[in-house]
Amino acid sequence: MRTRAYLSLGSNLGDRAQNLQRAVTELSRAGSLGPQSSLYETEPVQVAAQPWFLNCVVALDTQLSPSELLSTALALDKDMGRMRSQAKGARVIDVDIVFYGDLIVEIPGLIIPHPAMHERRFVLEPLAQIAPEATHPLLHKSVRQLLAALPPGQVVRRIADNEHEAKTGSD
Ligand code: PH2
Ligand code: MG
Repeated sequence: MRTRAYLSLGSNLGDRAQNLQRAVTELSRAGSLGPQSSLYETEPVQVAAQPWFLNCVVALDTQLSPSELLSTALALDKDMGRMRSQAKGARVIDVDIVFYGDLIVEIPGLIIPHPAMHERRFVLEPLAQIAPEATHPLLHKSVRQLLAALPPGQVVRRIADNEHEAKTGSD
């Protein structure tokens, strides 16, 4: 049985766009990719003294269980060399499971829906771009509603889909 999961990806070290792209490519081996959001330049939250992130959200239709999917995400983080161990700090890549179908999971090391997703503009804006009607199985609100309810703050800027290519293309 395939389940649609939504994954939040973030990078704030090195070539951020390339890191996100590589992570998406690796994730495609764990199922079949669905829609992918644009990239968003985002202000760091929680640990403010670190570089700005690029974030995106991608849908993955997968036969992996939630804990297998978590293992895949952690292996990817490790392979791509998460350099610093500061919690919530700078990293080459971070992959979080936002939703796994409408399943509610609470096991050691893994909580789904991601417990902070509804407070994070860097998750909700890209998610609303590709799945505005996806419903939070505990809060019973759509992503669109969660985004509308978010207090102002947390700068998030959508990067036009051709902006990155335009920049790197001109060398
Ligand atoms: N990830 C965090 C903490 N803070 N801020 C932004 N803007 N983007 C992130 O991906 C992010 C963060 C912990 O994983
Ligand atoms: Mg994270």
